[in-house]
Amino acid sequence: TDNFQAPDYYNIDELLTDEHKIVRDAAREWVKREVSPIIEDAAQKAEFPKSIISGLAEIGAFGPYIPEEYGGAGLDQISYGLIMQEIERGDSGVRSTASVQSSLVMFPIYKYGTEEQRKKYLPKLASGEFMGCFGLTEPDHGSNPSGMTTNFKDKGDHYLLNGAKMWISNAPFADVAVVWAKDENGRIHGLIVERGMEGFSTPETHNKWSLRASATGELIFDNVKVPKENLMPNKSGLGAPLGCLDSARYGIAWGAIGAAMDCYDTALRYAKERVQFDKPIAGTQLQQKKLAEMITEITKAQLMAWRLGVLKNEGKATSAQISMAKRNNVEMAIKIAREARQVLGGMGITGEYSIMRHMMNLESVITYEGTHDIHLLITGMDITGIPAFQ
Ligand code: TGC
Ligand code: FAD
Repeated sequence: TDNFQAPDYYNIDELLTDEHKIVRDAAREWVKREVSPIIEDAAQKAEFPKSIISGLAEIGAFGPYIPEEYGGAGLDQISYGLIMQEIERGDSGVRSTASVQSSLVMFPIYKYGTEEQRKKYLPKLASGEFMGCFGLTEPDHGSNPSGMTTNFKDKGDHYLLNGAKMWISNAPFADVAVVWAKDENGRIHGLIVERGMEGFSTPETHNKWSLRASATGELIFDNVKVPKENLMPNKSGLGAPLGCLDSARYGIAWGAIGAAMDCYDTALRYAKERVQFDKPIAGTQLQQKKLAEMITEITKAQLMAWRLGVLKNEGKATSAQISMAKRNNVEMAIKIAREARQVLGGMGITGEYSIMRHMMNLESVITYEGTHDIHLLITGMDITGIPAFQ
């Protein structure tokens, strides 16, 4: 059974509205009921549990902040963050699916797409009838997507798309792919590619030790004819995909707190029950140091995410502020997972507890959506005015 108790050391609940708490609690209950009982098995089998798609839609995880007229939940940014926190408390791979669907597929269609594209895709993505993926990364261009080589040519009544994307979450089962590719002038645009288009395939990436309950794959475009109406016309250039990443990275800053909370709660509970040398290990200074530092770091991360959410609601959060929170909170979570695993001793390496799964998942989270290093360089550029990427 899932007895998770969310830590709230600084009464952060007092900063939340009733709506935030209702949305958060509904997501929390759903994770306990629908995700916790099946997720370990899914991760062990390396299968994305498709049975949870309709539940994700019901808790508002697909397009939390997309307006209701397009099927979204019409919530604010803090509710969005809280939903991500609760889902990642269950598993980072499940949160990945929600992040991609909401911020990397629905967000660009809503922001950069035509009214026809919004009406055609958003309601079905919100309900989970359509699943989406986002293709930016390529085999030779990960941290530096501006070097991408995937390209399309204007053939009069359609575009001809060629190239390949790698490491794409949800790719193996996605119905639609938001794909970033260069036109004949080298300008980046977003295209909506649909499963079934001739020359489009999505081979699955196997043997991952991380995000095993999330399906990852490639997107291969071999002379794919893309109808002209599938180009999203309202923004081009690298800023278009990076704008989507801002929204997803913000969600991850909250999501990582969920994974950390679960590790802390599990370690605290275990330490109070586990007796060695005739007393609970929670009564030893070494284990208290671990647990006390965990709750301190979680509390700092919660405050950072909450403040960022307020700024985001006001339309004032900068990309660099989002980078700082993504970087800090994911590192916080991965460090807590590693410490919490030790608190459990040998039991910590088993699937009886969620910690090792979180720890392995977070190895992807610290790398995707901009690596730990890239986010540091974004902060460095922001405070000095000098880019140090090259
Ligand atoms: P740079 O010259 O700095 O910028 C190019 C244009 O973009 C604008 N811009 C942004 N716009 C919106 N949001 C942001 N965060 C932005 N950052 C930059 C910028 O103003 C400029 O606009 P304009 O109008 O002047 O052209 O670009 P650069 O080539 O030097 O790159 C900068 C860098 C390294 C920060 C960027 O390339 C980067 O962030 N790299 C990391 C790549 C990355 O995060 N990939 C993630 C792939 S998706 C993914 O991982 C999904 S995992 C999903 C899951 O399962 O949850
Ligand atoms: P590289 O860019 O080759 O980096 C390798 C190392 O070099 C890193 O440590 C990096 O920090 C460092 N490095 C790079 N540049 C510099 C520099 N200038 N200075 C110092 N150090 C540097 N992408 C998508 O488009 N869509 C998805 O849905 C998606 N899902 C993913 C799911 C998983 C499970 C994973 C693992 C990745 C996913 N990605 C996705 C790709 C992810 O965004 C990239 O892996 C990430 O951006 C890093 O690119 P890379 O792996 O090519 O590493």
